[in-house]
Amino acid sequence: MAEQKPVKIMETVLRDAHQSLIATRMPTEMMLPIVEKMDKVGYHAVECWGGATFDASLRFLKEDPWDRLRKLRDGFKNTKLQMLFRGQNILGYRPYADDVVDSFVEKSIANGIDIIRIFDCLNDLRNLQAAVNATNKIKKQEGRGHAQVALSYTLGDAYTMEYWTSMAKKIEEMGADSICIKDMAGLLVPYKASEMIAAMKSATKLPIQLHTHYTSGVASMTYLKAVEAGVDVIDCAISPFALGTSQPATEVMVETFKGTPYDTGYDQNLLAEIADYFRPYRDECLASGLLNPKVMGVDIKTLLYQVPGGMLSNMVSQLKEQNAEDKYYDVLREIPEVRKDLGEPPLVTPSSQIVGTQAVFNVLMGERYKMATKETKAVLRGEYGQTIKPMSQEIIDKVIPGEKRITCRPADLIENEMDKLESEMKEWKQQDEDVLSYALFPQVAVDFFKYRQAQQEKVDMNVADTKNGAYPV
Ligand SMILES: [Mn+2]
Repeated sequence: MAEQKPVKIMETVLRDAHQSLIATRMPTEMMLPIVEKMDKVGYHAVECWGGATFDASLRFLKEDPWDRLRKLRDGFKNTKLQMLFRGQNILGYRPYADDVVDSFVEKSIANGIDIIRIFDCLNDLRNLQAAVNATNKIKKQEGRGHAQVALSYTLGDAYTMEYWTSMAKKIEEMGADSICIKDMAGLLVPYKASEMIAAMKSATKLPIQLHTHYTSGVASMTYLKAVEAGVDVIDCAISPFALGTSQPATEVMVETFKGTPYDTGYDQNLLAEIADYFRPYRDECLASGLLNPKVMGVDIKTLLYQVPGGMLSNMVSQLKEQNAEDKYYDVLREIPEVRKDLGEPPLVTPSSQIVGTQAVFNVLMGERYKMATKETKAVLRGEYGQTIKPMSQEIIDKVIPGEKRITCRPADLIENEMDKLESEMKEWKQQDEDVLSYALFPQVAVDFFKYRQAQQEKVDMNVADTKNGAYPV
């Protein structure tokens, strides 16, 4: 009999699936009733937290993301909880000092996270070391915490198989517990996945997890080939929130491997009950327009232009605002050019926004880099880290003439900032975690703190109403 090697699944419905399909708008109250069932499946982990879930909780749902995490932790007694972490940018859009990274890792684990998936938008491993070290430190102290380093998958001359395997070795050396190949745009095609997983498996002993999106239509085939090549974990979403710009469906992958050495052993009846729970919510999202049927199809442009779906929709809305929707294809052609100028980085938050916005500027201004964004300048100065290829000297000379560029790890130049952040937001602080919410999204967090205070004061004045859950706003 063939050796049994059950593939493991990370369920994404509480993070990436709703981020990709409904702009991260699933509220905590939608999640909690199904947690008990999800906890019985035996998932490798449930992904439930990240930059967008944190931001959308505060900004749109008026929820404390820390509170959501604690509630999920209470419910998931047996299942590991996973989060996505943007390296030195934490869950935000700029590099932070190491003391903020340390504190965020510590509080994430203390409030319930088990596995931290850490990535950098330039794949500059120096930007991941502080978060890996912080996780390992807590693991030593508390016996909980797992540092997974994610490589942002992208295409380009520089991204050879030697590049990926040498990165895998370096990740092992830096003390990570596992590796993820993070394919945010669905660019990894099935036979390439075979080749890549086999190569990485021979380069490292660390477990390898594969993350992709269904956008280009190949994702479940990619998983099939990756599993045959030895990948340890695949990221899937329960069917009502699968496919399109989200992940392959959990039940489909479970069925695919049934009776093979890769059999997950998960109970399809239990998965069906979980799907039944989410299906009416999906219908509701379709009816309200929150879920646009457009994102459910196959978008082959993704493969042609190698642009993640989220980036395309941002670009469309930027062009609409400027009444310049006719420039869509000009901007699409400009994106790879800007990417080249900036050293051919992967396109993932925040590099995707930086490249996309600069491409829109370049086209609308009628002259390339006539105007450069603050972020483009920062990338050119080296403030986000090192890119795999050199940046264009011509563009450097045009955009930041005579300015000093840095080559060290960017955070080495950022002084500790926790004390300063805390003093800025002192009047709102009700828990230590509030300082971190403020650090990441200063304006949005303060708006939320004001809302929270108003709620608390009014609720106090109307104690009777709380019985019916009628909180006046
Ligand atoms: Mn993703």
